[in-house]
Amino acid sequence: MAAIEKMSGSDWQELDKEHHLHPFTDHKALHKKKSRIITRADGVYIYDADGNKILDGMSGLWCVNVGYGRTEIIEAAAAQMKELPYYNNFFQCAHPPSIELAAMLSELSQPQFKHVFFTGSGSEANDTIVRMVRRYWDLMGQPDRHTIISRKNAYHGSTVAAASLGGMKPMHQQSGMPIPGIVHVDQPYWFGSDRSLSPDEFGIAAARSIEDKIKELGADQVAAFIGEPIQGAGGVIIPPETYWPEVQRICDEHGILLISDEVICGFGRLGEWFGADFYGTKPDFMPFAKGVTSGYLPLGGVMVADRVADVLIDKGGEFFHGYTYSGHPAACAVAMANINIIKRENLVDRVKSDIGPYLQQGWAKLAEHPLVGETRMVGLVGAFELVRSKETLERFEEKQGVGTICRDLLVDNGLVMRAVGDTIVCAPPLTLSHEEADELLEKTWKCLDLTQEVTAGLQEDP
Ligand code: PXG
Repeated sequence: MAAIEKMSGSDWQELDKEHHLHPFTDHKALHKKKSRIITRADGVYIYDADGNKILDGMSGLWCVNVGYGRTEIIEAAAAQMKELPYYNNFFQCAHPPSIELAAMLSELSQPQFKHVFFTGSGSEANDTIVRMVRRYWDLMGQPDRHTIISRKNAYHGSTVAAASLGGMKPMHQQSGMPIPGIVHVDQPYWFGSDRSLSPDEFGIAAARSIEDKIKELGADQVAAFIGEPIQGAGGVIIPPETYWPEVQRICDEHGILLISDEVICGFGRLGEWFGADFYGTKPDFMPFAKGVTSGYLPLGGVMVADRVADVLIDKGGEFFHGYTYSGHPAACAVAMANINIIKRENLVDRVKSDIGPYLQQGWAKLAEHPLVGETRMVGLVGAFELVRSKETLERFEEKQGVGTICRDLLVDNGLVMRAVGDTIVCAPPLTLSHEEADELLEKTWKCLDLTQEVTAGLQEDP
């Protein structure tokens, strides 16, 4: 191995290939192409080992809400590490950063949320919820209420319980999931439906599939419903406006706990502090991660509503659950510095009334491109659908991998976005300037043209 400071991009690629198993990766395919080595970042840009400057249209992995290179966050981590780099919150202990952050999060969220349980990630947050929900119903004297309803194509994490909550078929097929007591109903994906209903009718119908499932199982068996306000990893599925009010009605009517998974939508992404605020729901749990620290250190957690917290506290005794890094002091200090930036720079309002509408307007114009069947964006999270025919909205064949072709062209032209099948998704940092938004849109249009050239070739040569 060369000395670290002398390592070239290809040296890193070789070492990576030798030793590193990546998340969600086909390693044989990766080794043919080699990995892209990212060495530094600043603002909304990342830089690779070959010196390429790339606009990060994905905020890392939907998390770097305040952008890269924030000295204030880095200094907060260093100061906390000097003072108290680690201590736990078990055994009747706590420390100022975990307490202060819990109080801060309670103030930012809806009034029913006075308590926070910290975790290291969004997956751990959702595992925690599975256990808390079931514990709650046990304590309420309804131990049969253990089934959690989720949605197909949802993403709630990669640990066994979180992946079971998720509705990703390929994940379930690999490891004997879902675990018992988790069922899935249809997602509110209007573009992916046969489009025989109007979006509003479709939103109601998708919500009613939850009610149908409750009736099928019996409400006395159903503990909770979990959903991302907007499904992120599933392809930025923005539900019709009718969907969430109807879901709330259904949960209320059947006494079912509502879990709003805020791991992507939280911390300003939709132009409100939380997705539940945007859609007007009143959840009982909010798992969060990602944007709480803008990814500078790992941290997740669960906001727990009084309805549940009061029962756990008053009747529950010890809850046998917790992680070594629940409320890690440096991660909590980073979260507070991050939240202070979001507040001071009015980033939530900026997404609502400045950069959000600005990018949305330009994004909507992408619909004029011959390859684009639909565009959608709320706050700073959006998607467009690649189609073979604009008239019939017919899609390409899956094996043609047109989404991946487009994604690769985007990256080669200096813009990271993600492909979910033939849906291209985008979630840039909330600090994106108007000029950077213009760059994002120009590069996207250019790469749509390039993708069209490639797909024309594909069609000639079946
Ligand atoms: N809930 C939601 C809504 C998420 O998006 C998690 C939970 C799990 O969080 P952790 O911190 O355990 O990863 C997520 C994570 C992708 C992608 O490809 C998305 C996520 C993670 C990895 C990849 O879009 N979201």
